[in-house]
Amino acid sequence: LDQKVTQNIHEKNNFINYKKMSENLAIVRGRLNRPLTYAEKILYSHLDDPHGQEIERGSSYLRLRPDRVACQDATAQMAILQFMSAGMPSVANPTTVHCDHLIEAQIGGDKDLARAISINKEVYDFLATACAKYNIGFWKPGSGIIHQILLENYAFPGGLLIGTDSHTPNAGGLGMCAIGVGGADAVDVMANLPWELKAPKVIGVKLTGQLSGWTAPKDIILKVAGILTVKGGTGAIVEYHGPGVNGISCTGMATICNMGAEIGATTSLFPFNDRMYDYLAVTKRKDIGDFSRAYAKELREDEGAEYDQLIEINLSELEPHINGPFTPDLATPISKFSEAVKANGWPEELKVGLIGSCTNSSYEDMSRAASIARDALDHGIKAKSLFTVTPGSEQIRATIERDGQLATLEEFGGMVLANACGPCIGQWDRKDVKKGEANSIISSYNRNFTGRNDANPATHAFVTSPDLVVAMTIAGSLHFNPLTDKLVGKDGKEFLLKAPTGDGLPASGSFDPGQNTYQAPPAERSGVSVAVSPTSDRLQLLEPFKAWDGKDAENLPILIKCDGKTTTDHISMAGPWLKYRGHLDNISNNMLIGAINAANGEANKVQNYTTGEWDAVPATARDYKSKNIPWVVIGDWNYGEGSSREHAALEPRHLGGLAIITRSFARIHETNLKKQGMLPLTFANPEDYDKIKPEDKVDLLCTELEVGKPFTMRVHPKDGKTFEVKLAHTYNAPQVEWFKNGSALNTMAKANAA
Ligand code: MIC
Ligand code: SF4
Repeated sequence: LDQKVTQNIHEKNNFINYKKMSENLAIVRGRLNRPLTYAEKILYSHLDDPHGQEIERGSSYLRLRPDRVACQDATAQMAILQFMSAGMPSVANPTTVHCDHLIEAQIGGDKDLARAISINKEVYDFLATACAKYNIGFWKPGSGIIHQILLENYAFPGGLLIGTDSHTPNAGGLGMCAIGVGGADAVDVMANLPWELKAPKVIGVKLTGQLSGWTAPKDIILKVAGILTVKGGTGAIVEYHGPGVNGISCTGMATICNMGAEIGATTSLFPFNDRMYDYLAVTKRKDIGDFSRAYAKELREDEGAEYDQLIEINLSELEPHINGPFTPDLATPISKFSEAVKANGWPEELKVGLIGSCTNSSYEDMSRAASIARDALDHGIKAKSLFTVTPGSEQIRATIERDGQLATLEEFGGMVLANACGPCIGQWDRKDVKKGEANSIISSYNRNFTGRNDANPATHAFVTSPDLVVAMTIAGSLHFNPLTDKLVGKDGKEFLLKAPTGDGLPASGSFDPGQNTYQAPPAERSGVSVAVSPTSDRLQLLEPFKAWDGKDAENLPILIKCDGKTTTDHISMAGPWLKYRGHLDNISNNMLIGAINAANGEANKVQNYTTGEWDAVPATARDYKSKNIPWVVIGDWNYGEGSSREHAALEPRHLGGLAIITRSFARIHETNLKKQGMLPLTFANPEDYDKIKPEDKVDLLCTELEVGKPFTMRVHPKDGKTFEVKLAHTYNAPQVEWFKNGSALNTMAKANAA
């Protein structure tokens, strides 16, 4: 373990430290004296203080030292703006930035990319220069989606990565513990502070049997999502193990880990195995594969390791699944899907099929998709629905161009989009249906919240494997089941599609890197200057938030009582709003505009109690702010589900909110709120949600905020007697300081000044 193996081929001085990791682990083993899960091994081997750290799964806060940080362009802007206010000359830990979210799909790859580069010039210039100045590796637009680039270049078994994107867990496909966080968490690690995480519980998923036919790795996570639901993974790492693991490709494992974000899991992980070795070898990292083999005993669970919950899936019996619409956990096996379409009245015609995204754009995915397309073409037919292909990276695009899959998908009718997020994040200039028109689309993506892809709330979006997307696109109907239903070829004869086949990795043994899209930080960086124009509508330097006034807050209005699902897409929409991710005041104009008001069942219409007028949510909040009236939001279960975007926490803070009070929170969002000085509180008794009326006023006894103690809220109903409800919270002692100082950043500044 004494060898010097670099973490990747881009950075000459960053090494994999298995020696230190094994030493830390030995210390923790001596203390715990029990078999460990793989997730625990990675976390404990990255402890800041392996001797002293309190370790209780589900309760202690672990202080960790991640190996790397990664940011994508839509979240990096805020992260870097915050890092700049910390006043350091360069990042203290290896960091990369990836340009992928800001590219809109309109007419196809090259032209869309060129347009994006010109529209977003100011932001790309800001990111490129900031990366050069602060010693951050910069992946230019066109390079691909962050998670694909991380898997191809940076992920390694046993490592710990944090990334400002909720699908960072994708790197679990290479055995890395990769966790999605908000920008302020990333700033901690960039600034060399330990990073804090509530010690996760560990859910084991034991895989037996073997995938075959139409069943793909994606179906494993679609099934798990159906079992655990969108909040079932909260506070837990999902750890796959068992004999079924070895039959899944490395990129297939990444797909499974990626979509673990949809069940709220902290991350998902696979143990190091030969499939990972193969992938490392073909992506020019055989040395890492060999090094991992030397450390392999610690790159998996110990015998007898205990899980907080155990799920077993027999892959030989697993059916292909389709999940949705509107939520990723509504799982239906293909054999029951046609019935479900009828029973629920989902639009039967399939308008668009979309493959690719960070979830499913590997070489294997594209090869299998192309094999189905080829089968159809051989029978003289093509896609009946519109069909788009998003390669996950420039390397994938160039390789499938070289090896022929791309040509097949185009011949089949596919429009090849830029190597970027595109329609997955609403960067889609969709023209085939009008807004408000009910219709169905199916993708190989991970998320399908209302309005996410095309901003049309009437679009029914389903997620599934790329295989099923292609098959259903041929039929153009949601009723089609490729396992049993025949198609009619050009010759008038019926035929059954062949089950997909395709190489997991290029047969030639190497990828085509395509165009070089990486900018390494220069050796001499002191001369680089980073410009933010004061008149820009896209970038704005941050002002520190005000510290807490030390008092209880009285008579606060409820800006909105949200009814039902309130994801980060409802709180801070993406699509066109991505434009303002570097400008807090401008992006605040989208605050909560997608959330449903319990008072009237409508989105973006709340009553301003000072005027009696019904107005948009952000406008009402601005009016309260101008009158110095802090306000609260009441929310339902799993509030803040989905994205890591910290704008969903910064916006309410910026517009004068004090607390978000819900039945429960999604992990990343809860931390983001704390970091920005907002109070995330939960009803100690979830039924109390029903007792609160949108027009009530509340007092928050902030002076009661103390670790492990509930907090009192006095409710003043419009007509009726005042009553109290108890609120719970998860603050620890250092986090209480964030609230008192106004934010985590203020706390850091205070410590630096001292
Ligand atoms: C997403 O899939 O929702 C995003 C866009 O990648 C987000 C990040 C963002 O909002 O910038 C995520 O998953 O964290
Ligand atoms: Fe991009 Fe979609 Fe992946 Fe998020 S889920 S990183 S938007 S491709």
